[in-house]
Amino acid sequence: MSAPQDWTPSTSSTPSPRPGPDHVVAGLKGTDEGGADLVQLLTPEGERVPDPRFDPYAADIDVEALKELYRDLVLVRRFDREGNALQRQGQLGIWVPLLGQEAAQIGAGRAMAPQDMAFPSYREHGVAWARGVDPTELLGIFRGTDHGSWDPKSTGFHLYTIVIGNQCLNATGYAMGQKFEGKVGDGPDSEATICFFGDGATSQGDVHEGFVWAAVYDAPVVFYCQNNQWAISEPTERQTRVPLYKRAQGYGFDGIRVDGNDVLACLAVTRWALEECRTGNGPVLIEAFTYRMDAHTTSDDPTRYRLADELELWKLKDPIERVRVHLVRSLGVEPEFFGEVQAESDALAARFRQHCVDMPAPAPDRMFSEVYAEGSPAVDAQREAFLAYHSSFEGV
Ligand SMILES: Cc1ncc(C[n+]2csc(CCOP(=O)(O)OP(=O)(O)O)c2C)c(N)n1
Ligand SMILES: [Mg+2]
Repeated sequence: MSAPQDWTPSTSSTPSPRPGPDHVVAGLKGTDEGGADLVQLLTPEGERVPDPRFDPYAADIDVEALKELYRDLVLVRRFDREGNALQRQGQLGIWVPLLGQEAAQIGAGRAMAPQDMAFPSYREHGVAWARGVDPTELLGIFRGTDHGSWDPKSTGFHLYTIVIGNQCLNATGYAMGQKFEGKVGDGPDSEATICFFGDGATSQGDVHEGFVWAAVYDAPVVFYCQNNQWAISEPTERQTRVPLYKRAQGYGFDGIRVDGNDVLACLAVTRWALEECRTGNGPVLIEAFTYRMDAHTTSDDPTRYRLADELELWKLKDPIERVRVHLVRSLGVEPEFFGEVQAESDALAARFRQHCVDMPAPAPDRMFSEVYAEGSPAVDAQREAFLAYHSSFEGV
């Protein structure tokens, strides 16, 4: 693939020529993977490639640390597959698969310091894992029994947001709070926020507003866009003329594109970006260039809008396989280790499944119970009406 021709609007007083069809096509191509700007530390073939700028941020990743990252990737993929199966068997109303995005999420999640705060969308099961949220805690949302049962404060992992892009406002506001409270600086306890959203979300006003506010308040927030190429059936090239990371320039902060299937690169780049934010050089936009290998959700059928070839190409860039190959070929890790991780993943899947099928149905008034801390007459009236309606089915 040839490198995309760049077209940058002129900033001088001389008007730049309007973009012609060639520029538009170049912009669309600019949403392709090509280009020297993609940060990659581990190739799809499992070769470690040097990167003077980002190597220091992965310098501590020795064999043992890489084995831990591999374990994360495998376990996260395993319970994600189990979630899909549980939906197919009628145990969950819906499941949102992360297949293919494990490295983008584990790299970012493991880059965070304990005091940092993450604002996810609805697909960030890997980040949840990295923040110590037990996977069974995700099940209630997809079984329809609760809206998320983990504690956002102690985990540093906010509840899921279904409204596309909305969490960018929450994350920016939270980061502004970190700034106002003097938590940005050189100290070991300085804090940053990271906000997860998709390529499609970048077309939402909330994301734009978040970028503007974060920029003018120097808010310590990393905007982490997982460009998985699709917003349900809408491909990225129909959302933007320029590569998404280049949009940061227009808001006045750094934008960087990383190989989202390379866990080392995602870890290093996110560590760098969080450090920038903690020390007052934020915000930063990261575009993790990856691929949604499964359907948008279990309610979607991607064969209706994309070709199987595309998936086959991305399978060659699998985020887990490249780490396995590197561990075996370059670091001499024995098969025993992979067997142990496999056994651990089977046990996790069994525990996940058992927890799901054992979940009690919530009491009918459950959905009214945590709307307001101190109750509300309107909600009370709704609860009474619903309970009366519900009891009318008794004995039917
Ligand atoms: C405000 C809003 N509009 C539309 C939707 C419906 N919707 C759900 S997911 C989605 C696509 C999001 O794509 P992207 O941001 O790329 O994230 P991905 O699902 O690929 O991770 C849309 C349009 C929504 N949830 N919220
Ligand atoms: Mg997407």
